[in-house]
Amino acid sequence: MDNFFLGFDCSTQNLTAILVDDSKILCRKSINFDSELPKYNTKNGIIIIENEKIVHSWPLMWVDALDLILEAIKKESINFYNIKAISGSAQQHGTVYLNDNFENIIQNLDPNDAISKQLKNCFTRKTAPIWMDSSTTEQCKEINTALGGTTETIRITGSNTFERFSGPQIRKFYQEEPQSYDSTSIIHLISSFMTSILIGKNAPIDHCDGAGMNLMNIKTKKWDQKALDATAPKLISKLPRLANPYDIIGNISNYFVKKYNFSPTCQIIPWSGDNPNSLIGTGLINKGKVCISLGTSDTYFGYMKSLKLDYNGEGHVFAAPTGDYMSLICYKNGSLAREKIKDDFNMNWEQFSEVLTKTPPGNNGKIMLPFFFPEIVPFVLEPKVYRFGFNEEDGEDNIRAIIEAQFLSMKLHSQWIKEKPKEIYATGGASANKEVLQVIANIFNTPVKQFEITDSAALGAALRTVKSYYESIGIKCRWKDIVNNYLKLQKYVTIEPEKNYKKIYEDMLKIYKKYENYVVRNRDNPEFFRKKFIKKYF
Ligand code: XUL
Repeated sequence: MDNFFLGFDCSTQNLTAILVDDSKILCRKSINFDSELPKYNTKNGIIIIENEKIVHSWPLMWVDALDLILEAIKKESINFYNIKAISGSAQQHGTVYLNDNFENIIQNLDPNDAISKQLKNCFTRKTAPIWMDSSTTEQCKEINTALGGTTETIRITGSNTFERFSGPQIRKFYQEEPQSYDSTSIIHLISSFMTSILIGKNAPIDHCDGAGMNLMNIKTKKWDQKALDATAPKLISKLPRLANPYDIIGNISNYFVKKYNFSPTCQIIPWSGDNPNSLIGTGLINKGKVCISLGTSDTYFGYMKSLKLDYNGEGHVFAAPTGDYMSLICYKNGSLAREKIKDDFNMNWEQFSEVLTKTPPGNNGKIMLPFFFPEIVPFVLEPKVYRFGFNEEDGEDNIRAIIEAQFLSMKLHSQWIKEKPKEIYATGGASANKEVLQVIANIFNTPVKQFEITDSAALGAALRTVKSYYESIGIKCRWKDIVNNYLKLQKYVTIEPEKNYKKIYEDMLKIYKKYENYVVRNRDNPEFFRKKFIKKYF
């Protein structure tokens, strides 16, 4: 009998599923929240409440998408009974607030009715704040102070407090809606919420996603009492337990067995965050390579054998699915910012790419700071787009400027990771765009690998289940063999850096840094240096 393994990715805009067998990808499906679940009225999968700082989404929409995607896979005549194990990936940090009906309801779901309908009365907060939310600055300060300042906060939790992290979000809910907080019996991450639905009981939070909460001790991988106390009262009683990302936590619930003909022995492995899953999905299981993920968020991450923290406080250290660690920086102005520029000039992606091929690296000294939304690195709360040497009207200037800005910033703010990568793996939707990847290769002066499959988070989730399943039946498997086995079949191209642009981007990075200091930290206007740069190169 065939062995199949299923990995999901509940990202900001879509739910994607990848089904693999022992060596290859069998099927890929995706449900777009905006277009396929219009009743939730989301734009890019999100709802903006009051202003761009408060960004939420609908847990019930994710659950509806789960039923839709399983129906779509079923139509491909896939025998669900062959699926040995399931895991998943979710946008990180978002929190789901549930009352004490939840567990009883998911234990006894009726296969003849939609899950979302049965869950209707389980929420103490109808919507879930997600990673794009920037509304908890006060709570970040309070938690940071209670933990003894920035260095201590980073030492304990692996990151400084960040607006989107779950701890500050939970504190805000407790402060603003104390009664609803009191009636909350469990607070899930999006990953553990989705795992709970599949397993039919409250599922644990895995160490990788747990690290993005400001609540887990990054060394011991246990809930940290000091951090819990700094966040909200009685929090320990409202959090699921923590688990290894490779634990088998039980079997799929009866609902899925009856409705889709899954085997009752199909194993469930905890869902994790999208970035940790992508670490596996791109094969980053040793040092020397990094990944740039171009999704709704842009992230830069790499594998870390031992714990090395960023005491400047811009980066994060999360646990990795291998049991080790990973470094990460994250940008809110990723795909949506690129899309905004594309749409402002009524272009499609081909036209956008064409502009990148015909405009000069260095953009004739035109520089943008693209804070269309609040930004994480550098920390910017009030969205505003700054343009130096050009204006809003010129499409070509704006297109090259936003792409150069995004990756100059990434180069600048990833320097704490210290290691110069020998190769960059690109993933996420926008990694299909070769011209964008050429700019990355040039700015980092490093080869960039572009893969045929851009869904590394869903693939990573599927590969995690392969390891857990085979080890559960006594077959030892190494990460190396698993990732190589699947990735060797994937087509890729390598985009080499163009050596003649090395110097120009080194100089431009210095100027970009000065502009960031000027705008964000009120330092001197660096116009003089920009003019000198123009004189030297153009
Ligand atoms: C990572 C982060 C984002 C989300 C989006 O820290 O906030 O990458 O996981 O999917």
